[in-house]
Amino acid sequence: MDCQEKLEVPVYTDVDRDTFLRDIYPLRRPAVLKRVPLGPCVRAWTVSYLAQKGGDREVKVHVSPEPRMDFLHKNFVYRTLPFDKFVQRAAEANHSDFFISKDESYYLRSLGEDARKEPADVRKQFPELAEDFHIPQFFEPEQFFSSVFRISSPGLQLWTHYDVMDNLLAQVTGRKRVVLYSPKDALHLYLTGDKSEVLDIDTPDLQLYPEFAKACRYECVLEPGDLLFIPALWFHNTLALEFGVGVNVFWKHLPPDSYDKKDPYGNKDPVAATRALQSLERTLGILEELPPDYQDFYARRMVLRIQNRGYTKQHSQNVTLEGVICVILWALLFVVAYWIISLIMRFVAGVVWWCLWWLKIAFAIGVFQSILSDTGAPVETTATRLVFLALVCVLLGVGTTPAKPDAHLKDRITMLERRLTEIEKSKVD
Ligand SMILES: O=C(O)CCC(=O)C(=O)O
Repeated sequence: MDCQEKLEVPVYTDVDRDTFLRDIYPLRRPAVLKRVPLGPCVRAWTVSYLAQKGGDREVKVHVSPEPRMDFLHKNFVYRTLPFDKFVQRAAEANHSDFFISKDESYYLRSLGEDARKEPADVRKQFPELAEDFHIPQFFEPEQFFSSVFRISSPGLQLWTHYDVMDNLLAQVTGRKRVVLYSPKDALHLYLTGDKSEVLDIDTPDLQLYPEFAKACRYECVLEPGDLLFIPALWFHNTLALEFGVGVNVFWKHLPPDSYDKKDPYGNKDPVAATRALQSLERTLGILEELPPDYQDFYARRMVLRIQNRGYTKQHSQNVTLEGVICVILWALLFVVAYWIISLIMRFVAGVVWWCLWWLKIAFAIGVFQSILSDTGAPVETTATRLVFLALVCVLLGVGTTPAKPDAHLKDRITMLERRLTEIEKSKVD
């Protein structure tokens, strides 16, 4: 089934640690958090302030001639610039100093001291700026993994990818559109490792990527000062609507041993997942020993096995508190509607019953009058007519009281109750 609709990411305001941990975090769904105090950075981080306070330490940045970075065809290069120069270039539309073209786009994903070994931490690499940014305390300090600067030129779009850790993306300045896809849509995203091959997510080539139409698109626009909670494994694609500075904080929500120790970026699959993927590769190698039609057949059997054993059962996912409340409300509505409709029906049936009763009386009186007013008729004929009328009246039940339509029903219920009492008595005896 195609997922045509664009789904809004839910927005929460004035969220504190307790609310986050109780109401938002357990849902394992993205959420925009507004008015969480991030510190003076939201007002202070202008281009000149960033340049002056960030200084001239060297940073490695992505430089691309097009604003949509393409990891497949590598339409970008890595270049090194002093931080202050980089910020100035990223904020301007046209450059007098450039690497590829006057209107090239810039993107910084800050790195650790030793980029291959150490995760980024803005407190270590940019201590003067980090003072202005307060990391929301939504996890235990020992769970902290990294804090990363994300600074982009206007229009810069970062490809769809997932990370293996929970993530709070703080959009400190500038507006940013973020599109997200659930991990359950992984089959529709044409993955190469942790990235989706579908780069143009707004007008995708559905001839080339027909499955992409089935992926449900969640979307939000982050304003300066907003936080976005991106649960681990949720795919995300960012588009800077303006020059902007973000800081994202990753933390380990699985037991520490689950993560790859040599992963400074927080995007290497957990150790058990890597082992499982490696053994799948070995299994696929073994399958190749079979003739093609057998390979195909056993590959399908293996898919079935994986689906049955590995997928989370759908029904247990779907039972949410909101769902239960919704079902109860519908059930109450149904009971009330049933009660109102049956009252109306009873009233209508009563009116019809009374009308019929009066009709029968009027009919009998009318016929009786016309028999008596026929003075020319012989006495025997009049007598026969009256007897006939009497018979018809008996058959129509004229003369009995206008019993209510449900009186009969009441009699039956009383009779049933009496029978039940008798049965119970006989059981006791
Ligand atoms: O904000 C961005 O540009 C990218 C953010 C991102 O990829 C992340 O927080 O993991």
